[in-house]
Amino acid sequence: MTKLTIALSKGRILKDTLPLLKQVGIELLDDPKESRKLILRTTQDNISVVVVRPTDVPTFVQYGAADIGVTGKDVLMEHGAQGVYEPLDLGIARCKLMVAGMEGVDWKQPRLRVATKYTNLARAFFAGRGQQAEMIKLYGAMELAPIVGLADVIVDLVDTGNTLKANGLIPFEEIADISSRLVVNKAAMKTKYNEIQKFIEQVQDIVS
Ligand code: PRT
Ligand code: MG
Repeated sequence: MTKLTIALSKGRILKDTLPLLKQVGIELLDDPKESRKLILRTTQDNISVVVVRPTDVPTFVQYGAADIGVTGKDVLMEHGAQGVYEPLDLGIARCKLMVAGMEGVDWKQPRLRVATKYTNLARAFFAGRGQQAEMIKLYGAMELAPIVGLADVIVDLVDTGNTLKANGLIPFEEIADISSRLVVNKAAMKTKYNEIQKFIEQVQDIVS
């Protein structure tokens, strides 16, 4: 039987992905929170799951360490995602990638300091608008940067807007609509076509 490995994103995306997999008859036999195992078995003998950081999913799938992956569109856009197909929008973990900052700041000025973990995305966005943007790479607590004068604006994900509000920031402009996507290794799509195509169709049926 052809084996399939699926790379799932831990954290909030995992929470939304497990119910989808359950609906297509795939449940984890090992609890990703309890188990120290990194390769988890499922209710389908030929399918195993690895749970990794969202930002690592494109790498696993690109190199064929996993045949299939689930991660955020934000991660795929920032990473570049060469060598993978992106056949399905799962519609989960929805949010928006936005430019935000303190009220009164002119975010359209020609030179700008931008705090973000999405430096590739943000650089391309501002370059496309003819603005020269200096990237300040942060790995968390982006909202702090405008308050302490580290940056003029941030580029970050916004869902309810509560985090911005709690820090006295306002959204200026939407860069992209974000949701989680199914990605597939290009070589596996050929060598394991039947199994992967069946999986995609089953998932498509429940998300559409
Ligand atoms: O572990 P690692 O640091 O690599 O990843 P992580 O901590 O970013 O993982 P996790 O579990 O937070 O999942 C991140 C992924 O979930 C993102 O790549 C998106 O695809 C998706 N997602 C969806 C979100 C949000 N919604 C979201 N709201 N990721 C983060 N947020 C954060 C946002 O950065 C901000 O701090 O939530 C805050 C804003 O939320 P609101 O509701 O206050 O607006
Ligand atoms: Mg984190």
